[in-house]
Amino acid sequence: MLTFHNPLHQGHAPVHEFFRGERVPCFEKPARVDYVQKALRTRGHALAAPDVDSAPVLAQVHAPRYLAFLQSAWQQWLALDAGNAAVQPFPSVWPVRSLRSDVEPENFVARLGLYSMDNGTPLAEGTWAAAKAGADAAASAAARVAQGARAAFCCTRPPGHHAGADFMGGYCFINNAAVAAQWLRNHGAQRVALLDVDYHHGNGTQSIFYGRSDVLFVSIHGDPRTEYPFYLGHADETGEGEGAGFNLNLPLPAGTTAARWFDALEQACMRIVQHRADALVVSLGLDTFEGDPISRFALTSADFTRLGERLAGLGLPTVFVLEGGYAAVELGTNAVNVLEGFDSKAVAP
Ligand code: OKP
Ligand code: ZN
Repeated sequence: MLTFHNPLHQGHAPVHEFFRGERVPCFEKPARVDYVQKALRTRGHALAAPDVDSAPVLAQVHAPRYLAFLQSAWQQWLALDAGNAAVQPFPSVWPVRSLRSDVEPENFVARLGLYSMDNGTPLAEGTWAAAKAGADAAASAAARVAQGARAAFCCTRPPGHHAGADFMGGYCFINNAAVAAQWLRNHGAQRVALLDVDYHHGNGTQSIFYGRSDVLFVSIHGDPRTEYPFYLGHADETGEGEGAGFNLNLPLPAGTTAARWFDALEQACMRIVQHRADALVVSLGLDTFEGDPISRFALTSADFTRLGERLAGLGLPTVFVLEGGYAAVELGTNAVNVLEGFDSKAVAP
C-alpha cells in the first residue's frame, strides 16, 4: 500500500506521562512508528515523504489561536526559564464549567490548560514540527486518493483523533484524520465517511464534524462510562443542526471480544453505505489488540487482516491514518495486516 511517513516524528519524544498520580514512561513513543515502518519495508511496501503542505486545511479544522499557541509553545516554555529545556510542561488548571475560555490568559501554564483536555499530553521540543509533518503526511495520503489512488496510508505519530478544533489531549495535537477528510472535501468528494476504530473514542474528530452533514463520523470504542476520554462517545450523540443524524457512536464494554466487535463493524459499515460516501477515512488505532497495555478489547493479529478485508468491501477510495496502539512490538504486524487485508480484497473503485 502507498504509504506516507512522518520524517520528523522522532522529534516528539516526551519522556514521561502521569498514571494514577505517578510519572511513568510515555506509552506513545517513537519506537511505535519505527516498528510500523520496519514491518512495511519487510513486507515490501514503499514509504514516501509527505509532498503537500497541510497549512490551508489545518486552518479549516483548527482554530487560529490554538495553532498559534502550539507552534510557539516550546519557545514560550523556554522563555519562562532557560532550565525548562529539560522539563516537560504540564497543565495544572483548566477552564471547566462557569470559567471563561474566550479570554486567552498571558500566563503560559494557564494557556496550556486552556488548550488541553488532560494532563496526559506532554509537549516536547519537536512536538509542533512532528505534528505539522504528520498533518502533511495525512494531506499527502488524501491528495493521492483524491487523484485516483485506491488507498493510501499515513504512518504517523503523535496520533490525532482526540485533538479538537482548539485543544490537544490524549497524546494528540493536530487531528490528522480530520485534515485528510477535509482535504478530500476540498478536492472533489461531496460526502466523506470517517470511521474511527481506535479503542478510545475520537472525541476531537466527532466535535470537529458534529454540526456537519458532509462528513459522517462513525466510531467503535470502549464505553466512555469506564474508558478514556470519559466525557464523550455515548450512543445518544447523533449530531446537531445540519449534522443531526451524521454521528454514530458504537460504544462497547471493556473486555469485548472479536465476535461482538465485528458485529459493531457491520453496523458501522451499513451506516457508511447509507451515507453514499465518495471517500472513506479510517482512524486506524490498533489498541483494540488483546495485548495492548492500556486498552481492554481482545482482537488478535489475524482479526486485523479481517478488518482490512471488510473495509475493502466498502469499495471506497480510502485513506488510513495511524492513531493509537501501544503494544509497540506487535504494532507493525497489526497495522500492516489491516493494510494487506485491504489490498487483498480491493478492486478499483
Ligand atoms: C490515545 B489514543 C494511561 C493514560 C491514558 C489517555 C489515553 C490516550 C489514548 N496511563 N491516557 O486514542 O490511542
Ligand atoms: Zn486509542
